[in-house]
Amino acid sequence: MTTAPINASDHHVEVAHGTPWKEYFSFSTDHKVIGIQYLVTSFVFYLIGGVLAELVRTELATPASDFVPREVYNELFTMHATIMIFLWIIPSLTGGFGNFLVPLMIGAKDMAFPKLNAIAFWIIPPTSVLLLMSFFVGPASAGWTSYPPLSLITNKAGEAIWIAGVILLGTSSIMAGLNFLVTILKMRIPSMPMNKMPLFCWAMLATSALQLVATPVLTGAMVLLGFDLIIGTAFFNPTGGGDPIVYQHMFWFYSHPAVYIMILPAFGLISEILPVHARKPIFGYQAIAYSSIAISFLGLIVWAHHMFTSGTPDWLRMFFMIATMVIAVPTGIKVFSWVATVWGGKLRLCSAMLFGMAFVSMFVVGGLSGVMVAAVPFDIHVHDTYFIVAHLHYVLFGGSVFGIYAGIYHWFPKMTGKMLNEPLGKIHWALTFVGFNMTFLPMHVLGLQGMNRRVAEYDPQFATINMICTIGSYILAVSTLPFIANAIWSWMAGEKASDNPWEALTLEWTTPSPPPHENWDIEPVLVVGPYDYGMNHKLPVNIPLAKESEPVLAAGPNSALRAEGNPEVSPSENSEE
Ligand code: HEM
Ligand SMILES: [Cu+2]
Repeated sequence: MTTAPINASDHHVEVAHGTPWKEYFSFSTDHKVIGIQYLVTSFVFYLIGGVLAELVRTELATPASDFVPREVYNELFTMHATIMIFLWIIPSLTGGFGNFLVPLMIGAKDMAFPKLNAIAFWIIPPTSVLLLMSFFVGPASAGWTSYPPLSLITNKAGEAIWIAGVILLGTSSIMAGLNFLVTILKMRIPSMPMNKMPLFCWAMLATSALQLVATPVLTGAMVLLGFDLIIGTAFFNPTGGGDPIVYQHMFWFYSHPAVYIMILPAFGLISEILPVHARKPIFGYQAIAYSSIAISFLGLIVWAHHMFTSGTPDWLRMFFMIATMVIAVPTGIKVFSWVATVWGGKLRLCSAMLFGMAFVSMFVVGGLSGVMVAAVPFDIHVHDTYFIVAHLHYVLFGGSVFGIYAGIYHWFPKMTGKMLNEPLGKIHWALTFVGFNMTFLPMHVLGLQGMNRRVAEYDPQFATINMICTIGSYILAVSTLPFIANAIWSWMAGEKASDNPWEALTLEWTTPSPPPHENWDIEPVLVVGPYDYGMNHKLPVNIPLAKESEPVLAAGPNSALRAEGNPEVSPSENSEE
């Protein structure tokens, strides 16, 4: 691209070939290439983690431990959780969507530190190979929480590799967080003050702060645990006088915020997707933006709600209970704002929107069971039961994974220049929705009835419900097939996407699909807030600044009450010239 983008048909000539595929296997410093590298790599790990989940569920299909030996069962759920958290959700949401979208949304050519960005990504592939290789020596089997003293006496080689892996992945995450923080604060175009920034960028700001503050504590815990394991110190090892509870404090000081590292970016994606497909301004822009910041602050002071049964004194349990429940306030503000955004809109029920709305409803289930387990007496009752497993999957799968899928359907045209196939997308959505609820909803009942988590064998009274969960999980596994077929086929031979197939207002849609290197030839100028749908202007309105034209600063992003007219621009109308 050397000329100014005058009209859309020019772009299509320019980008006909997109990014050469070899670029994706190289040490590229282009934020868009790195974003897609993250997304594809992490999705591969989703599949691997998914296979492990299916092995776990197959074992649990029947009460007796007959499919895999009990020790292997422990390894399977430990590695399942580790892979899902550290190699799928966190890298795809922060590294994948964060990298691809943040610079485009703020009008920057790239991230603040492009090389650091590439390094952060390239730490992941070798580390994940290392983690997978631990299957040859017996992988970690003490759960993804790796509590001592159990983690010090089982599968030592696998545990050592696990510790090294977590330290490396944490380092990558810290680098990424630093980069996003500086990028968002320093690289915005001059016409974009903080309060006109897309909400995804606010979410990434809050997430990055958490990555910077919390992750080093995990690293510290891992280093000390590694010393205990390898050279026999006794920081946490009670046989040498160490205190395992200190480990739990350090671990959860990271791992509770980690759930917000996994959910805040998904919140951000949803805040972008709902207004576009409801053709309405977002409701409560500032409330959504500031609640992200509030959640990340509160997220740092509630870690001990994971330790209600660890001998925590009553007065302290009280504090952590109340502080945890307070998080429901900013979270509720977001949920109500999303509902109000969709309310009365002209909904375009495309796959992205369906996943987006499923996200909101499923996350509410996880959020409500979250408030329940925040209550000390209830938590004592359901501690270490399947109620917890149900809760965490509603948040992580119903929340993060649905958010990721919504994001992929929404931004695939921008990333690849091709549209995804809608009928396949809807099949994918329906199967995922049914499979997910069939797998995890009954687990609440199992938990209330007292079925323990992390057991390969259980009382036959739980057999029926477990069989239902297992069948549900197979549906869930099958549900990924139409998606994989769709993504590969559409990327290679799908319908060509226009620059702005959804008639969206954020800046990334003002550049060609896929965007050229450095995103724009000339700096774009903000002429309209990111969510001013239905106002009297022609789409798209954020134009790149041509030399002669004057920058015009227009409406604010929260002009909800002016949402009238023009809500029904059909997505195909300007898609092919
Ligand atoms: C195909 C979908 C999935 C199925 C069938 C599944 C199933 C399971 C099962 C049966 C367990 C063992 C629970 C236990 O005995 O403690 C488990 C644990 C876990 N899963 Fe999943 N899972 C799925 C997807 C995910 C996803 C997408 C995540 C995202 C982060 C995730 C995160 C976890 C975590 C963190 C644990 C550890 C729970 C613990 O510490 O006990 N899972 N999963
Ligand atoms: Cu927590």
